[in-house]
Amino acid sequence: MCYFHPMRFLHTADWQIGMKAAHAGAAAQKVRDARLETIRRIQALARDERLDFVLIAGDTFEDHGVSGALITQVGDLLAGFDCPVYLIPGNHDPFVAGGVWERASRQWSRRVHLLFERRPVEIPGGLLYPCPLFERWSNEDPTAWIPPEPLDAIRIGLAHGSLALPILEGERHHPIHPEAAERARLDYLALGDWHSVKLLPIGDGAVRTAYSGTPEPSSFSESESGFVLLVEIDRAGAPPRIEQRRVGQLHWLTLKEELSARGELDRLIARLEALPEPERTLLRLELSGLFFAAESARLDKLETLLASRFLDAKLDAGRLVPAPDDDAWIENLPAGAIREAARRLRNAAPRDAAAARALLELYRIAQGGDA
Ligand SMILES: [Mn+2]
Repeated sequence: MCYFHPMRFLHTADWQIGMKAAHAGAAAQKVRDARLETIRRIQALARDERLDFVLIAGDTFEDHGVSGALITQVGDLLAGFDCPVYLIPGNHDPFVAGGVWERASRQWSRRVHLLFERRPVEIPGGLLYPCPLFERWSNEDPTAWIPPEPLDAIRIGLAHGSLALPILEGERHHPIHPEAAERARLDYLALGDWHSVKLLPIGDGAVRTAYSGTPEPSSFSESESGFVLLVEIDRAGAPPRIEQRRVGQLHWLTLKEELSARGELDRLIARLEALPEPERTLLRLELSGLFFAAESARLDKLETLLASRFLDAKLDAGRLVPAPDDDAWIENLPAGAIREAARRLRNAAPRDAAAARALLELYRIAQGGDA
């Protein structure tokens, strides 16, 4: 018996397993663990949604230096998917002699389809045109080989590289023509490399080219990471329906706050206390504006909050300047060199960040804090 059902699949990329995450400081191990846990979430999603297959558009691994244990772990996770998984090497993990894919293909289950050749592959409901990469950098469009054949079957492209648009995100390598999907008459071109989701509509409004982004956020600079795309296509030529699903666990949050009045520090603390999932949040907090000496204890409270509640938090208060009308404490310093130094720092502080920081330190020491 044969009855119609649309093609449904999951598009993901840039798992970057083996990423050191040194920029996450003390949270680096948790950042690395989260990337593996996210694979389990993708596996569960594929099962719950009864998807026909899963596409991984390159950079499964961070580099060729990943440990054998990690390669085995990822292979086991992929073998546990209950639909076929199709995967191409990207620019971080290109298919090269002696590289990570030689090691993986020796031990991984045959159920994981490692696509190392640029030739069409039959997939459930259609044809897949894989565009594996063979080197880290190239000026060649990896999709150029795909023949523009007539649309009698649903045709899906799978590639990794930078879409050659005038406005670029990040560095350009393996440039992909912005109209590659239309030129090759693909129903959908699944791309990897950019870490944020990007859907690229064409003239008729249909989206046939998309970046899924990385499923687990990996830095403060990503605007829309932590997702996979679920794609549904009724028949050859029909516009794909694309759904963006969050699977990521960690939040990388940068807050820039300018303080200008008393009480604002308290309101900021209240806002931070109300943030959802602080234990999954890496926070970078940059304070600027006016610091009121009388609120010194508030700053201590903020530092305690950051250190105790968040997965990782960094406070940059270097641009806070002591409020000019709040310097009674200076006149209470012992007469002599110290008071004189404090007066000079206060006068210089509005224009000189180093003087402002020195004045804050002096204030804390004068209050008996350990700065
Ligand atoms: Mn890449």
